Amino acid sequence: MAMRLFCCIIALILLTGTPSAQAEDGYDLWLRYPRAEGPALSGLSGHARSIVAPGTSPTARAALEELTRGLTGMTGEAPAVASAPDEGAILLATTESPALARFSLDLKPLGAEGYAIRTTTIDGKGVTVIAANADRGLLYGVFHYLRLAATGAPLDALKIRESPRIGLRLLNHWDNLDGTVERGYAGDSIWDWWTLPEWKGPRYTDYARANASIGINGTVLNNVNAKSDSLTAPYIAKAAALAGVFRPYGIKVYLSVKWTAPMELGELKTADPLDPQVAAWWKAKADEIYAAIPDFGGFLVKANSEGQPGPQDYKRTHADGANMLAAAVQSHGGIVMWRAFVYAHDNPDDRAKQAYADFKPLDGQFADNVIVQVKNGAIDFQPREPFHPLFGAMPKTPLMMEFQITKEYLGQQTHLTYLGPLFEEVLKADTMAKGKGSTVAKVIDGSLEGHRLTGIAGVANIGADRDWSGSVFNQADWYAFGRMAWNPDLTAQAVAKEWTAQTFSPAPALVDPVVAMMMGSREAAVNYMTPLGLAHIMATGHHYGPAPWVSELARPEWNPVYYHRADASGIGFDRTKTGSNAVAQYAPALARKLADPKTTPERDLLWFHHVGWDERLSSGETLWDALVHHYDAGVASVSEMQATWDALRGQVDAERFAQTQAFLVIQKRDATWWRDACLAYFQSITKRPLPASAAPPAHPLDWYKAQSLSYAPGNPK
Ligand code: BDP
Repeated sequence: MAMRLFCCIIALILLTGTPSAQAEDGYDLWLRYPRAEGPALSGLSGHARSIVAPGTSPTARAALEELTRGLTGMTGEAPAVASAPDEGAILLATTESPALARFSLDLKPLGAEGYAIRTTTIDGKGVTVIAANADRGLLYGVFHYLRLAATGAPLDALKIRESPRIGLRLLNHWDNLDGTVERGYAGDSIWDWWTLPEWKGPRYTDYARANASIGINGTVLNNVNAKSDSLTAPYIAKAAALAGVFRPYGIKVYLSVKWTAPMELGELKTADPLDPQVAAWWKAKADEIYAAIPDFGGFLVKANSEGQPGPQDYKRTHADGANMLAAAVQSHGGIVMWRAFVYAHDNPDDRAKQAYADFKPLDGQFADNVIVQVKNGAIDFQPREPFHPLFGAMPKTPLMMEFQITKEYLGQQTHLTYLGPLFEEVLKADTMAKGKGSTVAKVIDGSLEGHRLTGIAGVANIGADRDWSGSVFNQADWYAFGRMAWNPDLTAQAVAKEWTAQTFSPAPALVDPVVAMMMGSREAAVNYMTPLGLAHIMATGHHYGPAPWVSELARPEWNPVYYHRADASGIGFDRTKTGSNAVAQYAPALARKLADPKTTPERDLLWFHHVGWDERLSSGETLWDALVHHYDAGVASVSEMQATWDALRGQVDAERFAQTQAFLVIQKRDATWWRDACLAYFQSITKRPLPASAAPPAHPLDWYKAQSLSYAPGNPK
């Protein structure tokens, strides 16, 4: 009875309350549940008339609440909540429910997060069963059902079995305690540390709903450049408050830790991982955290990287450090995610080689509850990088993928550069570690080497902006990350379709052009920023806009000239035997391919080779001409995106239409700026004329060099 009343109230709020007044400012993300039309509406009226949901846990209630919310929005009517299934009922049941006994669903292999959805009959009545081993699975099953309904999929013959391929599907927030977000382009942090733990605003629940809807099951609350304060009692209480909000949605909290916390907070003289006092300090700290957050996930660590302290300061290895922390959380079931993003200021070797050099020798030395978190490429979240050579090189160590959802190097909040194709390209890349087909996806889902601890992390693009991600299209990157973390075999295109249908409308006249625009957008950015394997030629600090000429910064690898190596003879970083020999870090069969420019994929050519300006590429053009054409193609793609979007006027609500249109104007301006600045600079080196078809840059090189941006967002102070 109480439950029925509760659902009626929810439905009433949904039908009459404020959300519709603000429906299209992006706040509702892909969970808008607008009124369905045509066959989608009749499907719902036939198959989703009532709900039977015997579960009483907070997660079961969240599942029922979401289903009620979704169906109410899409049908315009609150579904009845019944105690026994009638014709057109949806039954939510776990294996504990006697109602499931009559079906042979074989749920066991689906694990704690999996679910099955089936249309079937009970006593002659047509029903839909959403079944799972645990309430978390039910919640995921509900979101799947709502996704089907919202994308207009038929609901009359469902036979679905799902379980996640990767265990830890985490967001990494680079959120600081002062409310700023490192590399955040969507406003301040959504964590209001100041008013926590007392005030737990409704946005925290919506955050959890959005994440649960795409299968994300953990969140690291604070920046990898961590402050020790996060581990003090007041901040543990704040984290515990957030954990309480997220728990019903299957989301655990984790914290980034600063290596020297025992010295800063515990007044110890050292942070040496082999010092028993240090180990004892961490053990006591872990116990304190688990007393407040019994299902705390564990620690994320950035150590000996970009000036952060770490075990190497005490002549210990990353494994020594990770294992000491792992011992502190082990009895509580916690884990340690140890980042492999390391490069040292005093190491003259190719930056792209340094993580491998540090970590490969440690393979097999990490404790069972340690997972090493590796960025997708060996430098740093570039528009395109070959996959990180550590994938496939540490068979005895579980490796976790780190993607960057926030687009530090891909146009930040204004450029429409859908990251699905980047994720897909990396996940499908073949490491060849155990012969053909040893994809990165198989490394991180544990299947290649039989690891049970598996994970994938995405650096969040979420902030306090009303639309969460700084632009409506940036929401697609959050969505794609979650969906592809659940199933790394999903294609970027399929995910873009789902997202577009839910975010705008399932009408093919809208979905087809929008998806086509999204699918080409990442390649467009590669073309107008860093084509043919170029990398890291962005402006210093904020990384927005071009600055390939920068050469005077203190550390060599801070300078774009370090990465592109353009000179009178050619351009590109020789990573073969005659250069840094980074290719040797890949499996031999792949290394052989990459050692020869002829067998290196052209998209990665200048990443691995220094190529003469007049060398011919597969198109028959010289390298210089091809480079110019790539830059031109990038700018042209943005013009096409503008035309596609303009043609959708009237099919998208005014607010989101106008913002996207304005952002595409910015993107076009920036793409042109990138193209002109890079060509002006590279031409000053190659001294070759532009091909006849190419327009000269709008300004002389010095004009581009003189541009500087103050107050760019997301830039750490
Ligand atoms: C780089 C960012 C920097 C991060 C660092 C990291 O520029 O702000 O702290 O990565 O991942 O991409 O630790």
